Amino acid sequence: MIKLLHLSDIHMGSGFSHGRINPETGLNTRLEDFVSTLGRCIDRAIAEPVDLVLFGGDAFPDATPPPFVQEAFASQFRRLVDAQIPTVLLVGNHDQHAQGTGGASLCIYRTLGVPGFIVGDRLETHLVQTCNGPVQIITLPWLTRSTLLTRPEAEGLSMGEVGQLLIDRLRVALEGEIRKLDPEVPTVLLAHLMVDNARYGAERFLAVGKGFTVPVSLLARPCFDYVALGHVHRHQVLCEQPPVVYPGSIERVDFSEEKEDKGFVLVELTRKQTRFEFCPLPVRAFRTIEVDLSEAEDPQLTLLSALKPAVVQDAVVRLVYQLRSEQLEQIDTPSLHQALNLAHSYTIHPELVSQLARPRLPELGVGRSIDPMEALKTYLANREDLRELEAEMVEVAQWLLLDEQTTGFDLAEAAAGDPEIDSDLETVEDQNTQLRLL
Ligand SMILES: [Mn+2]
Repeated sequence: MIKLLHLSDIHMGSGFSHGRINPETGLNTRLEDFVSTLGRCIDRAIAEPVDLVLFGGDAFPDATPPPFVQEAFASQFRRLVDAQIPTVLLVGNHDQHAQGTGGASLCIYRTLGVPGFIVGDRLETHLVQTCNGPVQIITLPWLTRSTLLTRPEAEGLSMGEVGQLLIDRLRVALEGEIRKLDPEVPTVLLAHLMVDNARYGAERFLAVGKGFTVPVSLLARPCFDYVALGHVHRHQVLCEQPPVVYPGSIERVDFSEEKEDKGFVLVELTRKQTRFEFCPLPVRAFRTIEVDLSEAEDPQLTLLSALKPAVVQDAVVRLVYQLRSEQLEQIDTPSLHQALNLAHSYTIHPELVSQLARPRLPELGVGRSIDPMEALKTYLANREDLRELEAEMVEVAQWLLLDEQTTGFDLAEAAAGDPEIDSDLETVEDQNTQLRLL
């Protein structure tokens, strides 16, 4: 039996806006959180001790992290070198650099010849000798379309056809590795990808065109004793036999992970009878506190009573409250700040509720579907102010609907085919902490 620790999606150096500067160290407190959480994973690997550590990719938010972040990451993994625990670092999408090949931020470990460290930046099989015998590890880093397909090959194909072609290419390439395997030796597939039956958040939309989704049947093969995945931040088990597992990220990267448990996976690897266990990590809480004050008699009191110390203490807090404009004066902002002072960090988002809350048009009814043209006409009939535009709007709407039916035009597909839009999506991803990609 070979014991291994599988962790993924460290994203060290992200989420600084949820932290503050620690005056004693000069470092962002969220970096300190990520370092101590990574430290707990490494502590466990050494305490067990495990025979092998597998990292599923996405070490940093991008391929060029600042030196102090690189160093914080390296100083934790360095402990595995000292403990003589072999380690495989897989290259995720965030580790890839637009220039050159492979993961610049991780390849340094190979360049330096760090003993026992393997960097998985291509599809390749590694035979690793551990204290409890050999293991075969197939590394499958994040693949983009351009890795598997040239532009002329994709020309004239629909997105669906391109997706199928990519899967076919990957299947052939993987088959080539599988044929080289020694069937007697325990085998792990370590891959950074999206699996089609995984539960995603916003990452699914944001990854449009950046990669492709792989059917679980391609991975859940009897030749593998464990499939160690990275990319999706929510921990999940996609298949039991063999285990196909996303450990998820080790720390909450943003509020979309508010309700997710964070942790790593301990695996007892054997041919055919692998066992594994998710080990939760005590990470910093993220809490959204949402209060509707629009009907409250005493909005200030209602708001303060929602900010209980037990909820706020040491958490990254996002306070959202709705109120009417005439209630604004009843809110004493300094006392809110005082109540939130216990939080690790916080933001306050007041939202004004319009007095003329849009009444639903009774003609449209509730819970029944309606033809878009019929809905538009009903809407226009209720809008005196748009009377002059009515005819034109109906005509344009008809054109739009016709266009959609005849060409099947779809924004997501259009974006998928356009590399510039890909990079725009990447920018959106970097800037918008609500919409996080793996
Ligand atoms: Mn990823």
